[in-house]
Amino acid sequence: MGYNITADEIREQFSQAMSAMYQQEVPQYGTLLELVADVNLAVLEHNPRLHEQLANADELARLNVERHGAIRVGTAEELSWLRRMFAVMGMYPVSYYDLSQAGVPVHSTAFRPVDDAALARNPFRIFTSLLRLELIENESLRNKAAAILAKRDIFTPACRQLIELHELNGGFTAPQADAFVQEALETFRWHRHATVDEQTYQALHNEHRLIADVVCFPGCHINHLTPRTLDIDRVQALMPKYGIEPKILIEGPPRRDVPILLRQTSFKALDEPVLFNGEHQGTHTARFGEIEQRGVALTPKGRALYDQLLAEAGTGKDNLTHQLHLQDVFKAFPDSEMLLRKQELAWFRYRLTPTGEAHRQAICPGDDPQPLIERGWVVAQPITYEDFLPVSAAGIFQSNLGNETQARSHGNASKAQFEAALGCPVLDEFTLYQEASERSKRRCGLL
Ligand code: OOG
Ligand code: NI
Repeated sequence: MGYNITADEIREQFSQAMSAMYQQEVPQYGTLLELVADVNLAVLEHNPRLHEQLANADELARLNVERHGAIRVGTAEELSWLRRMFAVMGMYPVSYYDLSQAGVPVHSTAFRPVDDAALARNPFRIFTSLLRLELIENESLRNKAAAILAKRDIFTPACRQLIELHELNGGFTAPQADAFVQEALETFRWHRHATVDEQTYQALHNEHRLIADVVCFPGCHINHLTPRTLDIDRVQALMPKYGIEPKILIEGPPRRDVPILLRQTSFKALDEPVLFNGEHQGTHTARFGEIEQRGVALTPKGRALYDQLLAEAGTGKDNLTHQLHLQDVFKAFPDSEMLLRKQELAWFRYRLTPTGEAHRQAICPGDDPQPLIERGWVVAQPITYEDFLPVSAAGIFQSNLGNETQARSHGNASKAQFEAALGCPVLDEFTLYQEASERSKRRCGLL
């Protein structure tokens, strides 16, 4: 049997199927995709240098594919099955995010590809949150939620069988891969029919809107998808013209010459009709669209500086003032590739130029790349940040939760508990970037 379909192919097929499904379910998301594609095209037309840089870094081909989606699950068992499902697509849990700090009763990871080739092919990732029932103070409500969750099965039987088959054989045939993508999609589909009566929905909703979203439906519906934009400020400004209401603030760092980490904004979640007991009409507000603009990944030192400046800047009431204020505070963050490298604030990937290749024998392990870059032997490309930012994620969550900010168990991070539910440790993002940088140095003979 030819188990010849790669994880990259399955992930690509899955992300395309998910995008098609979501555009059907949330038509405004299709409009957002058009807006982002228009803006990306205009940016490339006006900026031939950026166009060339992206082409050289193999970024053009993957520009218009979705970058991430997000889901929320209710139990450890659901989470560990998702880990197995995503492994089939070459997606592994990276980083632990504690959202309880921001008043959101979940903790999270992101399932994503980790090696260079897989990321270049299709970087699709899923931000996955696990509800923390233990943070519901009302005991009878907590028990009720647990009982409702215990009864549901968010996977089709065929989906479970295919996952087990893949684990057994280490691969899929083409028809198996097709079937798997169709079955996996069912887990993330929106269901208009709530699994509870309206009273239960309201009780859970009153505790926290997110709890109702996780507990009251038969699956873990995809709650947003996110394309990548080359100019987030422009898309944010144009959204109203396209009939889309953006959240107030763009999250993350300010606009810079060398973009760092991740900037994000979203449109407000829609009120969607739901049925309680198969007939009674209500609405549920959970699903939205988001855009992201990614920059270079930061070293632990760079990240510490980012966290410090972000805390110093605080939040604002309107985006324009906030962005100007952020730009002011972030003057303390060097804004050239050379300074970011010299001060070891960001990660870079090194490549030999043809001239460098010709002088390979003159390059020694441990050499400083900077003079070689100046001599034209080596080029350094920023390594794109592939992960998420907890403060930004909290901002995205909250803009869709009616901006409620009730703090819930400050600093109640429980990575160990999350990993126990997941069934394995999460990977460390800094180690992954460091390894990517070192691999590239080794290829150049610099290490
Ligand atoms: C996830 C919010 C976080 C991001 O891009 O930071 C997120 C959620 O609302 O479930 O997707
Ligand atoms: Ni997101």
